[in-house]
Amino acid sequence: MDNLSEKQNVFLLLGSNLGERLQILQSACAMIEDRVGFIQSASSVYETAPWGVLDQPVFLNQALSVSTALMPEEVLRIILEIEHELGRVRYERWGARVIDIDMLYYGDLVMDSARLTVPHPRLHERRFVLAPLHEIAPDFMHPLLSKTTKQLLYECPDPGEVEKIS
Ligand code: A4P
Ligand code: MG
Repeated sequence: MDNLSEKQNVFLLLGSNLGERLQILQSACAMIEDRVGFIQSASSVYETAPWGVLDQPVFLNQALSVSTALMPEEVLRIILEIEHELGRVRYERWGARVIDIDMLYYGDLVMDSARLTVPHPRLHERRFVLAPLHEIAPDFMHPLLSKTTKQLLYECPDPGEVEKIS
């Protein structure tokens, strides 16, 4: 396993719109803390209108800031593994899922490989990402767009409803 001597801050977004959504988010958090690193902050859970494929159940979303000694590819491998263990089946792109874990940022890293793109290429277009992220990292600067979460949220045209539930 690749380990960095210095820890990096990775921001993750959890999403679920099938099954026992809250319980699934809690299980994902426990597995992330166990395998990726210490969860420094977790946003509230938000209920959010579906984005992309509109005809599907509402989502729960939550943003996490995790301190990790792992390389980005390793974090990706583990989040895919956790999705798999929690019973994620891919039906369609942007469609309903038991659990989805996206890597929003890995520190200030900018990378675009066949398997991994960070920052997540669509994060700034999505209120369901920006609202929870704003709660834990309002001043974090997007390394490509050079805007804070606060600015991105303010400028985001996405009309999707988001409601804090816990
Ligand atoms: N991948 C590349 N970069 C990343 C990254 N930064 N984080 C690759 C995570 N994965 C990354 O992802 C496909 C592949 O992308 C992964 O295997 C990985 O190698 P996926 O999660 O299987 O595909 P997907 O989720 O169906 O498509 P996509 O485009 O990733 O969708 P999103 O962006 O995950 O959106 N509406 C609400 N309200 N809330 C939601 O959470 N989620 C989605 C899914 C749609 N609508 C939603 C929500
Ligand atoms: Mg995804």
